Amino acid sequence: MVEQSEIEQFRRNGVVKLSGVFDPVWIDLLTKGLDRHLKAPTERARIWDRDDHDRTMFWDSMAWHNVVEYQQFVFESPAAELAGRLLGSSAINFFFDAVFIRSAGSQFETPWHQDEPYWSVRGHDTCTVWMPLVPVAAENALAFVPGSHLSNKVFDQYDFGSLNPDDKTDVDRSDFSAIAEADVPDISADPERFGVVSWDMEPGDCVVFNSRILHGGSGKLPPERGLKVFTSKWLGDDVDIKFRDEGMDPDFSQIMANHGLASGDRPGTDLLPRVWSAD
Ligand SMILES: O=C(O)CCC(=O)C(=O)O
Repeated sequence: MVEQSEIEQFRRNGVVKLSGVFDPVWIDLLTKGLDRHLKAPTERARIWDRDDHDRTMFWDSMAWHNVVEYQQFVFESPAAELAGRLLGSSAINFFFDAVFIRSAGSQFETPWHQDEPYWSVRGHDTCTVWMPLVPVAAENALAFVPGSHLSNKVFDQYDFGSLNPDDKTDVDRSDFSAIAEADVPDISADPERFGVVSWDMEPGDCVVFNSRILHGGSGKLPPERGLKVFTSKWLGDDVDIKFRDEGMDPDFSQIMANHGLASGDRPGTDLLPRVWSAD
């Protein structure tokens, strides 16, 4: 399923591109699921960017409870095993899905950021499977600073709650600087200095990245190109629940507490189901 060299690359760099690992059947299923999802987004959904030409960037998360196609992907696709093999974990729990949908020509660039320090879980054994459902060129795809997942530094998080042109209420907004140890450097100004990587990708390809890696920069689409991305987030051996006083993004603490999960618990219940184990 994954070569030893790809596992080593993932551990060293914090990111690896895997080509053709998802059959067209999974891409068709997720595309169908996305159509269903966009007709009935969750209460977390919102537009992150809307420009003068009404080009948009739409985001939503944890929609899988209402989208049967996403459920099938979570439980039956190769994603959980990919995560398990790359993380070297004995078992894998599903965390959540998130979609990033740019209309044709959207110039919105995802701000550089890390994920795990702002999640309602803590651990190094976490990853995202980032899958474009349409072709994307390297200059428009999500980009990464290789090795940054190993620095142990928490960078000052961009406040994604400020991405809210429609002024939707109740979006996650937090003062993350309370825990930040460093400002995010201006990576886009000098990508070569940071060794930034990204790849041309076709539907069926994915990048898997450790959730502590610095990533961002995707977007700036040519006028005729949109971008539909489905991501799934996975939790391995060293992860436990952590409700952070400084806030979380996305903030699932309430829904997790409703399922009986508390800080220090291992992921579990039907909210964060165990999907794969090495045995
Ligand atoms: O696709 C994007 O533009 C952003 C993806 C991302 O930041 C993530 O999956 O954590």
